[in-house]
Amino acid sequence: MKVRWAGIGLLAAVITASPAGGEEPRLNVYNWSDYIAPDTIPKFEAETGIRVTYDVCDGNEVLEAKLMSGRSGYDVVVPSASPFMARQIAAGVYRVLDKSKLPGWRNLDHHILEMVSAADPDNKHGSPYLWSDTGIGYNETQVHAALGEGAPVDSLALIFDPAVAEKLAPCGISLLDTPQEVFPAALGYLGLDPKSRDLGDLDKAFAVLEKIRPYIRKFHPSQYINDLAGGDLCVALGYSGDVIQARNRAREAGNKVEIAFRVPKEGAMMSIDMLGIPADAPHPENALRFVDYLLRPEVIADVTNAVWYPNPNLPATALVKPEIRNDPAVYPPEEIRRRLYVDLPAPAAYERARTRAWTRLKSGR
Ligand code: SPD
Repeated sequence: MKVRWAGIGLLAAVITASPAGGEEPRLNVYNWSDYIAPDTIPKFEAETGIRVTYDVCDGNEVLEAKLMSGRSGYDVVVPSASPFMARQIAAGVYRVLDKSKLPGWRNLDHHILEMVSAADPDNKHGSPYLWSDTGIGYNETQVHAALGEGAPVDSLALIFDPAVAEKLAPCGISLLDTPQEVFPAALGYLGLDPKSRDLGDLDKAFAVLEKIRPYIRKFHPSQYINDLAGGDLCVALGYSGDVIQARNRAREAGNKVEIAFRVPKEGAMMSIDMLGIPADAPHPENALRFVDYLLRPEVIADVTNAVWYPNPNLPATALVKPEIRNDPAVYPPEEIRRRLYVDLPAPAAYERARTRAWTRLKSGR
């Protein structure tokens, strides 16, 4: 999907602003859907005179395929730090960020920078943008109607226990469309290390998934936002901010659908999404201007205020609306953070086995 933003102030800005580095005033951005404020791009265009082509995708795998084949045409992309950006860096996909052009870098939380340095040593290639955890989104009324008041809403049993999944199937369960999220969650449900690279553990996770496969209505990276909000789905394994957006959409619609998000007691994957500039970006100077723009506290706070994903910009925190800053589903408190784990790059043989298992699972063969 392509979205072309044409801010009202753009024409005036084109006349008054000079493009950086003699580049044509263009910028091609590839981001996840529902992952920016409605006015972020128009305001950037109005201020800089740079015209932005903004495409959206919903998966690290899709982005990776574009990047690895070269000549993606993008100037700024948004991979998750680990394992995706880590292996893309190893493949030489990104430019080193010129920090002298990123004065806003000083705003970044050192704790987050340290975390992503495991994927991007010395923080050379990526600027952390927003982060999330992967948990359970559910429709309170429907789940309690199907399972009673004792429903295990804070447990991955809500999805991976076949007896539970069977009862929820009529109101609808959806899974993220990626083995990189679903297998670790199934391993966690089994009490195994979600980062296990043991092929025997992979088989055990597959056995769990195979049993619940008949009860899964959809594998999709983002459709669950509207489906949950509309009452068309009762449980989703999804990203924190997306589930909260579903909750908000339902409230705005006034349709009496109440959506909640839980970080499962068995643990949840934490992902930090990064801004990276591909090595063959056609407009790398404009890309740096955009990255620095997103490092401004007021700009990234507006993004968080729109999409309900936490950002790693320390001075921005005070500018985030209190109801978001204080929402434990958005900024999890310490006792919940202790349950979060970060995925790591896997050996190629394990990746191949997991991809094969995933294909088998989805096709039901
Ligand atoms: N709608 C935006 C979703 C972005 C979620 N981040 C991706 C994390 C992948 N592990």
